[in-house]
Amino acid sequence: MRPGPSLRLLPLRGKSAGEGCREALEWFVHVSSKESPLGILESVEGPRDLARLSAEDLAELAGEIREFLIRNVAQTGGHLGPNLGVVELTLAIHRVFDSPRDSIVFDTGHQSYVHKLLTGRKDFSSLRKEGGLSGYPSRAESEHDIVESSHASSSLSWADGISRARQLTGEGDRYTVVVIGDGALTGGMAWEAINNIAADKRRRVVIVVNDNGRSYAPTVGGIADHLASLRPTIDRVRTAPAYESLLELAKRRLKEGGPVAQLVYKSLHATKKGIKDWWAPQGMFEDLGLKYVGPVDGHDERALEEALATAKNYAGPVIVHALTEKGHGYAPARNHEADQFHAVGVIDPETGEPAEPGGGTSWTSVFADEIAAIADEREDVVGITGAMLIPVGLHKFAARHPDRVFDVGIAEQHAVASAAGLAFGGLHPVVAVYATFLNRAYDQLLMDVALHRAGVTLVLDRAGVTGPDGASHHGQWDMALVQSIPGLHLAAPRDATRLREELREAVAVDDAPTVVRFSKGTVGPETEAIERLADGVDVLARVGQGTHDGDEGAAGAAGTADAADVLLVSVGAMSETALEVSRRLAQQGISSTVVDPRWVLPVPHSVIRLAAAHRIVVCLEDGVRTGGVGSRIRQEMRAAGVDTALNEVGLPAEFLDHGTRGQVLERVGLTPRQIAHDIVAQVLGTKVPFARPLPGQPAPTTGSLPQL
Ligand SMILES: Cc1ncc(C[n+]2csc(CCOP(=O)(O)OP(=O)(O)O)c2C)c(N)n1
Repeated sequence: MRPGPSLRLLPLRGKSAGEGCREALEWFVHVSSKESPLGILESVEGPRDLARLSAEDLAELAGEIREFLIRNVAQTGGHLGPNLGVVELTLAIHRVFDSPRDSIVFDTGHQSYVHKLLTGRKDFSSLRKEGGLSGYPSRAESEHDIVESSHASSSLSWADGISRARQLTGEGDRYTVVVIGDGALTGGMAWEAINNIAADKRRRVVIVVNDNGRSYAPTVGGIADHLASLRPTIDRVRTAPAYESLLELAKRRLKEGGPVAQLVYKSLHATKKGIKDWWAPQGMFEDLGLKYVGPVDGHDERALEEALATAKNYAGPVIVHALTEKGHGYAPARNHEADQFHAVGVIDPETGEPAEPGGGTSWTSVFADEIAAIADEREDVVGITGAMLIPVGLHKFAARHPDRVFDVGIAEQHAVASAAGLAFGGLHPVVAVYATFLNRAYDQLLMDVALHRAGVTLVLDRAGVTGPDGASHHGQWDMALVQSIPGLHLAAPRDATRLREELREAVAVDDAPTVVRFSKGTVGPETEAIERLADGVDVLARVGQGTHDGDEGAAGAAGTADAADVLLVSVGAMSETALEVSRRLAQQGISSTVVDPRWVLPVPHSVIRLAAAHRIVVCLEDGVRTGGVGSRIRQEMRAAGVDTALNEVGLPAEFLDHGTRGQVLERVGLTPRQIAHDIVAQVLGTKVPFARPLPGQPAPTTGSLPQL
């Protein structure tokens, strides 16, 4: 095999910023001495192959893995920083435990690339692309993968369930190992699970806290402070197996002895905790009844193995506290202040700089500018983020008014309930989260905000089909989820101007929840309305009206200026598609009106009125059609006595695999071509729901479908 170039990674720990910069230039050193670009990694087909490796081999392998990750993720984008931080940790876990007999659960799962490599998945060329490896654990890919939900803080609940099941099915000797970050540990679910896990001392659950001090940005809050207080004391002696086994042996002897021995046992037990707390504070973990091992250097593979072996020998629930660095070994990541390359796009591996020119203006940046401007004008407006200040665009607001933006940790439920409290206190909270994470806070939105008529605004970024992060990250449920919340107002802006406008309208509502949702990525071109109706609905186009069938057309036939064949209701960023559909329909002699309701909840009256003046209504939405905007409009039409057929065009209630946004939309038929094709059939009466004739029009004749 031709010798391949490889990257030499320079040690970076404890370096100053200046030294770091120098190393950033130096780290990309080409060495052409290896037989294979993958070296030892090539010989690792599964976790068992790690057993035969020496300490030197393991160090070499760790370097190869980092090199592999940088090279590959630079080409595809992905969660580079978190994975560079767990190389030694993942190696140690796979050497000490026996996956898949023992279950390894990665919280969130964005840090599972090393695990993928060690379990036989080495083709990263199409990571996160259609047909390629998922960016998260995936049961379809490997029997070593278990949890693929990618929503943070659920791993410990899974471990609680798995370990309970193991006990009940007579397999209590199998371990469940959880890798959870200090960020995910700020989520309430994690503590609900610990409360349960700690109650049963026989459950073989090893909780590895991967403490790099960061979520995207530094983790904040009391738990983060507590972890920080444990950090300075690396106590190797205490994690040594001999120490623990000696204590266990003494404990057993005394426990099984007579009354005096038992008395001694009790006082020793108290002393042991006391001594340990003095040596290295255990704090709340031991107070919760969990064994605590650590802190251990998370880049010292041997020390990690020792700590994990200690935890394994204990054969009960244990916390192993590992200190790691996000982006370890890669200077561009370590030097990246904002998020240490938590997630990157395509980058130049040498410099870490984006390789692709940044497209146009993003939806997030439009929101970031506008909310900062609103905050300047209104002192009562406050911002809340769940550990994602920059990704959701609250950073400009925070920079200008640091005391009015709160990072509450990965705690969406808390964020929304806390917002109700802030509103009660006279403020107007703006909770900014990714649309997919609203799912976490449904009950709080319903009962804490809506029931109390609290003036709280939710801003949902990354709504609709998002693409490479796959099923867990499409923001496709939000609009259906909020349909049944009494009094809620829902806006879906179609472009930057409407986002600014609707955001301002949202924060003006002080007696009900308001939701503003928008897509991921670059905001499209501005689409000016040809008319704004009295209730705020924008008419974007009237196409082919008055030219229908070469005569007076549908408008004339219905005797009303509003009438046409098809009413296209375009929700949010679907406006470009809707306009293209209307052009295609016009080519087939079908007239249409395109409207953007702007506020889709409550359903504007003019949409119902227009529905009555058309032969069929088609609602286009980038969300699940089951219980979505279209189905809500249909119900409101029925309630108003309007019997026009309505076709809901949106996403199926399915989990959609990763791919580009365009590929996913194509897969589900959400393209102008497919939509127009179906509408033509409905107008011709060959596909349900059939378009009805307008009053004074003859019933449509069926015919063969034209080619579109
Ligand atoms: C419920 C939920 N909210 C937000 C996110 C977005 N998110 C993904 S990773 C991450 C930070 C995780 O930090 P940590 O658990 O410490 O892991 P690290 O990246 O530091 O390894 C966040 C906020 C998520 N996946 N799930």
